Amino acid sequence: MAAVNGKKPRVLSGIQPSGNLTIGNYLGALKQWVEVQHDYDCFYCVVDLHAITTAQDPADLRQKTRESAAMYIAAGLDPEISTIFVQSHVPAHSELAWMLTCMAPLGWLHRMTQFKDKSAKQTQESIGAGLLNYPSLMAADILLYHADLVPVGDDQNQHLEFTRDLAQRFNHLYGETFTLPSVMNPQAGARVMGLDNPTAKMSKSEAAENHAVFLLDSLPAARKKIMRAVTDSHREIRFSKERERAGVNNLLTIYQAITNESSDAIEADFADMGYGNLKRAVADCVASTLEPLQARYYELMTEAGYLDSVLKLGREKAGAIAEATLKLAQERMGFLAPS
Ligand code: ATP
Ligand code: LTN
Repeated sequence: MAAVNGKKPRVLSGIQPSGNLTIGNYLGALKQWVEVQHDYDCFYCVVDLHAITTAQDPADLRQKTRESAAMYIAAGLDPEISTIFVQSHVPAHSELAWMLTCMAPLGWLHRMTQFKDKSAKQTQESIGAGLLNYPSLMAADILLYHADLVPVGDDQNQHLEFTRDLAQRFNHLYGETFTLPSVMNPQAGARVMGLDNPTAKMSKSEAAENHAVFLLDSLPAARKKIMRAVTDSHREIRFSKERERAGVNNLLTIYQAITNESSDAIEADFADMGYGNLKRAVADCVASTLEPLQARYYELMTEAGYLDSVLKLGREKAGAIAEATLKLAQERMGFLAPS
């Protein structure tokens, strides 16, 4: 997407501080965020209001929110270029989310795969209404900034469709107000699968020991998890959509997302090798991604004042834009302006 009238198109995305970030979050989201930051006007938030759609311990949530922001910077976001902020610091997110919740058809919300998956893990009595309304809050995040592009893993594509549909509905009912955003998925790594179960998406809130490589795993621990990854009883190393070959496909995908090599070149490189060689190669490239990231992360966490100043500036920049959009939407919906 090219700049229009010298203005860069806008990007917005977020990650929930609901646990420790994984290589799935990195390859599906963060890595793209870093790559596009010079070409777009980027806003990246730590979506704490989304995290509370499942139960969170208060002290933990506060800590994870700081850690996530530090991880954004450690992964390569430059706070002088990208606006980094905490979702709950900008109240307009909650306010627009309520307005959109009132317009979101229940049928659309019930069709969301993420809601179906997450609600299936809980009893009807313990599921908060926020889990169902989650996509309206995500729509508010995006629409407040008139974002043109939203870089996410492909599990979020359905929420993006929902956002577009809801924006269209609002524009139709109340007049042209919101920009319709497009989704941006990485070419490789849009869906990293669990190492212990390559038919399920790798997720930061999955408890199983060998499921995910976390960005802060020690390098030996990360290696060990990759060496133990579930594969199959074939010997051939090639990309495949077959369910039985999902484990090898996942390792190749991780390798490709990090090295940016073509599928043909990768298959040729591994043509005469065994699964052990493939795992070692994946472990090497994951370790060389994690090492510098961890060094920057631990350095940042010792500079408490710096992180606070980044989040304060982010809140001011994001807040000004979000407030203006909220005001416009309130006017369009018919709220009496305070005198
Ligand atoms: P949770 O387990 O708490 O639901 P999650 O690990 O699925 O969290 P989110 O915070 O929901 O992570 O996602 C943040 C971003 O990371 C989104 O853009 C999402 O698409 C991306 N992402 C998450 N997991 C993966 C994955 N396994 N592969 C690729 N992208 C992913
Ligand atoms: N729903 C997303 C997180 C998220 C998000 C956003 C992503 C919340 N608000 C706005 C992009 C844009 C998820 O990954 N679960």
